[in-house]
Amino acid sequence: MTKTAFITGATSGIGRATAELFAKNKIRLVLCGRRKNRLEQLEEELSKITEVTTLQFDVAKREEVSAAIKSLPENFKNIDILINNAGNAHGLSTIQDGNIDDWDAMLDINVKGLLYVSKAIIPQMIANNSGFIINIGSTAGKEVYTNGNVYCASKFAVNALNKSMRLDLNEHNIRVSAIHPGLVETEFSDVRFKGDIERAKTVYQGFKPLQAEDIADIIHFVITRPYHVNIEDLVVYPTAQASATILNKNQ
Ligand code: NDP
Ligand code: 8X3
Repeated sequence: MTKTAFITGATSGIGRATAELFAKNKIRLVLCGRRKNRLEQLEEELSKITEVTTLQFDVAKREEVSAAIKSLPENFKNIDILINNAGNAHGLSTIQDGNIDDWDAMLDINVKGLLYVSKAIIPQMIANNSGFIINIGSTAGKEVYTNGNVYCASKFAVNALNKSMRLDLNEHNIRVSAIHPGLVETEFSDVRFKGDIERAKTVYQGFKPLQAEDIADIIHFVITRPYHVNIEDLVVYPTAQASATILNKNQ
């Protein structure tokens, strides 16, 4: 039977690569993001190979999230797979120099956004006594690094929520899983450095970083295990990276 996946942050990076791979595997798609032009372009491209609908909303805005999800066409309402992927780092500063707007953005988007979307979709999974939630955490949610403070805290929260969801949803037969990538070359650093593309590029120089497609491939592997198998927590680094702070840039 055709499955339906709901992907937040589908307009770029990991979310986009996941949408493309799911489309090739004939998974019906609900693609979300704030950038309308990108959503339209994705819908045009991917609807050639699978059924696609798009929702434009900001995950940090509670009313927008709920209105958008309620507006889904009938044939897309039954979500089998939720990929909680939307998120970013905003800034890279010590705690004493941190920008409070950046802190708000990271906590509102990475933590509260994930909660708002999950809250809107979980009831229908409970009613079906089935479903799969994949939370995209980060190695920053396993180990803090200098200047990472609030971004790390937001991803530690994702790690905690992932574990909590698995406990609370256990009796409803819902699979819950987190994937925690290390350095992946996407628009992530462009956003972290507020459009300073040159600075962003330096993050991925001198080694082979993970690509969005690598993470999409892992997500697809996780969701295609038999239903009794739940890969609950998966950490993935590029080979050159051994921890948050140990990176071999001389490969
Ligand atoms: P990108 O910047 O390429 O993609 C981020 C996506 O999130 C975009 O589609 C963006 O869409 C969406 N998004 C951001 N803010 C909001 C918002 N307020 N409301 C709705 N959508 C939003 O980065 P990645 O693909 O790398 O990031 C995806 C996830 O992976 C994030 O949770 C990130 O923390 C995590 N991650 C990334 C790593 C990396 O090194 N790149 C490593 C570990 C984890 P739009 O702007 O259109 O709204
Ligand atoms: C993104 C990876 O190391 O920039 O979550 O925090 S890192």
